[in-house]
Amino acid sequence: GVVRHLRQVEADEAGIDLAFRADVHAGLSQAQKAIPARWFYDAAGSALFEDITALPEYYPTRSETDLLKRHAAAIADAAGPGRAVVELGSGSSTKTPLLLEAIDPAAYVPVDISGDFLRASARALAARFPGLAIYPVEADFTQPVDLPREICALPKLGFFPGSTIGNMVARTAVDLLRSWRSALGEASLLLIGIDRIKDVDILERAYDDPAGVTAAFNLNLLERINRELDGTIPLENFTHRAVWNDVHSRIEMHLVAACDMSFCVDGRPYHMARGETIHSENSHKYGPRDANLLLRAGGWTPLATWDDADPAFALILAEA
Ligand code: AVI
Repeated sequence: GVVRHLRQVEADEAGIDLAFRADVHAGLSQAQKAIPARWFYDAAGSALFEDITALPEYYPTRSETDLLKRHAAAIADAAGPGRAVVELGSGSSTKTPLLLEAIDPAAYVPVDISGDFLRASARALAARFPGLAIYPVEADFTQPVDLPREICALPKLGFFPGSTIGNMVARTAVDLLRSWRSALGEASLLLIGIDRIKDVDILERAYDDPAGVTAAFNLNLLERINRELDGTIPLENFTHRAVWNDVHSRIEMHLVAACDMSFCVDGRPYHMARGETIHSENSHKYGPRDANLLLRAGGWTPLATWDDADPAFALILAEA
């Protein structure tokens, strides 16, 4: 059952608000306007992301789930029973039961910034795995996190699905891998989802679906600014763009100004010219050698890769 809920969110509502405000003003003042993708995930944005994962064009969730199902036994063989599974950015935890069923862990520690999502999914998992000790930790997994002392002595398996690592530039991804290497300790393993480089059409369709769900997800960032930061951004003047950047090996999402316009955020004026964009997300894709190099740079040694999904996606098991 759910044992104890640890809360390690430094910033209260007011603190989050300050950080959002600071990122938006700094981002809108740059020559290439840009706002960090983490601000997508308010309640509306998190719900829209769940909708994205169900789209036929958005293959990563489907491919990764297939891999977990198909290779559960091999993953269990490699990990062995009795580990504490620590999931980074557990969100709604839909893939977790597949892993927990396969490897028979001693404890499960979901780490997520969204307390509501965390509580609901911990309760659902407790009902499904009544004998399992669950220690939810409400924290930002990109910052150093103190793990519950009850799991100190257990060998750990970090679980970082969804190719969320792809939303960071390499330097940040390496820092994150290193800090989790030291938090999880010697003898730990990491099971990480990495999206592969593939046909540009498949990639761009996955991030610009015909139903417009990804466009709504992108535009919700502007709605959030209007809602929370007293913004006057005319949403109808923006369109969604998802484009493959081959030099950086990533899909970029932008919000494109359809005409010249002026608006205010917090009473501060901004101007955008037609065609100018706000860069709102990077989603890096990795070939097999790139992914292994990224992991090694982050202090992890790749042990096994399962990547026979179509469209291609990889689950990599690495050791500390
Ligand atoms: C959460 N993250 C891994 C998603 C991705 O594919 O980069 C976010 C997303 N953005 C648009 N669609 C999905």
